[in-house]
Amino acid sequence: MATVKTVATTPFSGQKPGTSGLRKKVAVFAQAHYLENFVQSVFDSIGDIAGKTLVVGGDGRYHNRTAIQTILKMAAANGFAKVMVGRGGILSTPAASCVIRKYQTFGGIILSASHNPGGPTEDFGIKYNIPAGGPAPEAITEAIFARSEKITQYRILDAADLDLDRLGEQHLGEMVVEVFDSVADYAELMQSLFDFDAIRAAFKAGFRMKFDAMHAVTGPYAVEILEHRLGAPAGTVMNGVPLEDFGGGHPDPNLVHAHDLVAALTGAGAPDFGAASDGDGDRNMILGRDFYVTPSDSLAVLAANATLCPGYKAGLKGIARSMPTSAAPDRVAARLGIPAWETPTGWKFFGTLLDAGKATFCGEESFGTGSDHVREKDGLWAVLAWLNVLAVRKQSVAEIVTAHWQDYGRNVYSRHDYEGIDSAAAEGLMEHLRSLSLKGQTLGAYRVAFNDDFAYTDPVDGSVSKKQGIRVVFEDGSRVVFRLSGTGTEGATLRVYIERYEPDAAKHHLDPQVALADLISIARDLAQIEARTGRTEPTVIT
Ligand code: VG1
Ligand code: CO
Repeated sequence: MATVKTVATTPFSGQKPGTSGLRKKVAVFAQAHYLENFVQSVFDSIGDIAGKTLVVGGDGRYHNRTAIQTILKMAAANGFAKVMVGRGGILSTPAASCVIRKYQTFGGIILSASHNPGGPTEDFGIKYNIPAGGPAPEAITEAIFARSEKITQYRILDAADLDLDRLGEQHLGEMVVEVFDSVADYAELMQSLFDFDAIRAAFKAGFRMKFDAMHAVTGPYAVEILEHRLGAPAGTVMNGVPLEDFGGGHPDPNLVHAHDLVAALTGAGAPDFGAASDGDGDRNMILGRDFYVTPSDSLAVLAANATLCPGYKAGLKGIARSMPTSAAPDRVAARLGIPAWETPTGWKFFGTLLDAGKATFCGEESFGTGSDHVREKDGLWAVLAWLNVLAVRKQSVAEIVTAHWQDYGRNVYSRHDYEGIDSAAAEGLMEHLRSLSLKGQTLGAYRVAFNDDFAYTDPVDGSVSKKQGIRVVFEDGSRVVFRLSGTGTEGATLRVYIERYEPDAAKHHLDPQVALADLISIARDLAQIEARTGRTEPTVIT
């Protein structure tokens, strides 16, 4: 008989969830009691869990299976009636959100460090999603953190490990563990939103694409949906087998890390369309032949074409974007006569707007796009939305995006990341920026309209989030934004976001690094980047 053990413990410092959960090196999570303390802090902070059902799964990275066995035993010891766990411990973040909602569970625990590398010396992560399916809002993550600082004991069942690869029900004490395959639930949801017949017909007529799963969680989902249900030829999905170390790469779908895909989409014989997803399947990168679509433009274009997709035929209620995301989607919202919302970075801030029916599409410049179908960003959703639009409009990605710019003007945009800089230097740089008052000053060809540290009051529940990024906004609407990453695990990462509106179609073809050159140097000077960090160039430019 399995018995419940109560284990004495002492708090670990720093179990504070960041932009998207708690992320640390595997070695930190592998310490005795570390994961247990955090999971017990979650269970102690989310209300009455007796008799409830929980969803558990992760992106398949190193330490995923070990962590899941621990979480299952703790769920049993804490009184959950049932846990639904993805087969092999695998659940993409959007699929987890989908099943939490579909089976009306008491939320879920998602194990992922998303786009960060995996493996014994790399990153691991954990977060709790609420019953609505979205990441826990700040009030809950703060309660979890507060609990973690006072914890004295946790409960765990003394039992053998379960077989996570065997579909069906098993028991842990009195708790039922159902190992299920989430691909079917997720694929069914996608089929209800998009015109699969039109997409299938396009593939039949010779439309070609490549999808790079980057050896991460979306492989099985993409093979089922793209190759099996939509009839794309076998081999359309590249790197489709999830690996514990993602094949040694960064599972981050951008021009730098998804280089295989970028190479495949370059040149005359390239396919019509390319896409990639990240470690946990919530991000997407969209490419045409020799053409890159910035995530901000992707959200704007999809919003402008939403009614071509059956699930959004009735139109959108609103569009929400994170503050650093370009204002391209706002222009579409204005044209459609619907609200445009500006939230802090992180998908947790979209939940209340989606629940309240104030927004239908949401997006972030960091390769995140999604809708009210779940409460997470959703990589494959964005890919299917693009496929639907391409199949109906029968134009190329480049034609659709350049026509969009001609119609709305182009919000020229880029993000510069300075990774792994000294934390104290990064804090100092932000403090310096915070201390500036620039209103009315002329910097190069630009006059500053205002600068501030972005603060957000949630229009639905009134909660306030401060210090969400330094904005320097110019009189013509151009801006530079500075934030420190809340997902990294080594030193600090400074993100600089640069945006300028270009109405003149004759200049739309310019490389953004050229078109934004003066603003880029204004940003570097303002933040004293070289003097404070020793860096002359960013690590990653997207
Ligand atoms: C980054 C992105 C942010 C995104 C977050 C989680 O956060 O900038 O837009 O929501 O990652 O995405 P930060 O704090 O490092 O800038 V994921 O795919 O890690 O769940
Ligand atoms: Co992710």
